[in-house]
Amino acid sequence: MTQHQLIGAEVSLYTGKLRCYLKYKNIPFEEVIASKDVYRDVILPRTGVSYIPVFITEDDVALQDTTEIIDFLEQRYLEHSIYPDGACQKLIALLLETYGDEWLVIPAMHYRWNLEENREFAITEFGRTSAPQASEKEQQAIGQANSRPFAGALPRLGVMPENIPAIESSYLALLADLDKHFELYPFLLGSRPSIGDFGLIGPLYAHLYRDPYSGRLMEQHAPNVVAWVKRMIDPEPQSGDFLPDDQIPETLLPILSRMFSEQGPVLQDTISQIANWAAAHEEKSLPRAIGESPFVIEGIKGTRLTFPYMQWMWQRCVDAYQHLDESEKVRAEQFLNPVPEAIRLLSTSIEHRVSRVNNKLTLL
Ligand SMILES: N[C@@H](CCC(=O)N[C@@H](CS)C(=O)NCC(=O)O)C(=O)O
Repeated sequence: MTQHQLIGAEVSLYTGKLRCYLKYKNIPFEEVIASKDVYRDVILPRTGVSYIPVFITEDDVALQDTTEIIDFLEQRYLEHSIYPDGACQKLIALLLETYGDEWLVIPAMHYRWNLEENREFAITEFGRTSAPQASEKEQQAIGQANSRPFAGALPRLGVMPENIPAIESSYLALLADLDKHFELYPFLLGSRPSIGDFGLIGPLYAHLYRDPYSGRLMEQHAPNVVAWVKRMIDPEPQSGDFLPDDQIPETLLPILSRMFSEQGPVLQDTISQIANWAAAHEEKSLPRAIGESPFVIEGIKGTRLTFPYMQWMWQRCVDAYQHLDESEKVRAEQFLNPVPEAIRLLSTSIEHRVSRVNNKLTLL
């Protein structure tokens, strides 16, 4: 093989995250559609799981998980790292990656599958992706069948009829906060995208910008977010810098505050559920979900499955926080002072760490 391959789909949240990264870093790649045949012949046998995107390196290493792929490539392509040198900026970027990857899936999936116009668009797209050669009619039937598990995942993610108005109002408030930020800065931490930008672009591109109803909503409410999405999907490769002196824009505070009020309790609960699980099971490998976690969005209670993977993402944040030296810690804590829950959670040690082995989560 001579070229890297990105196996994924235009409709896929995490494929968008990786595609934007590859383009920014100017890493040449060929995009391969994750059709049914590609799942059978490549994705499943090479990764042991059925997630996209999958990245096959030019020397034929098959990788899954955008965070691991990005970290792998960051070791090979050192120019214009997307991890800031500034320790406080790096911490904030990792927090926002965790928010984009693991929490904003809620509005993304709600708008895609509960809004008729988006749903029809997504079904057609699912059909085209799975069977590019089939007739339109066949693609429609395939799209219907293949999208069922995704649409059916809404309650497991915490999207219920009772909290839909809360999810929508929280999302619109988030858009307003992001819009204020992107009016002032091209990316989260200056004129270079960080891992935080790549975390956010996942949900904010494929679902919340590209799906037609959602795209109009974003255009109406947040033109500066639209401009950022366009910078992310069509970047000027390897350009820009992070703000000097490890500065963090104050405009990120309301976004972090929303993250911790909604996702914070679930992070906390995930950590304690994993500890309980470890105490009760000999088996080291973890299932995809291990229980249920309550959460609150805009004052409305919801419940979702507890995904141990979220702790794996969170461990990266805790590690970044624990590696801060004394003066960096003081600065991080000063900045995060209006979000005390962030400091509290970052200082809480994780009883049972998890790791990824052969694309599956395992207790350490
Ligand atoms: N954390 C993984 C998530 C990958 C993922 O969930 N991908 C979705 C498509 S965007 C998928 O394949 N879902 C299949 C499933 O949930 O079973 C990553 O960053 O790559």
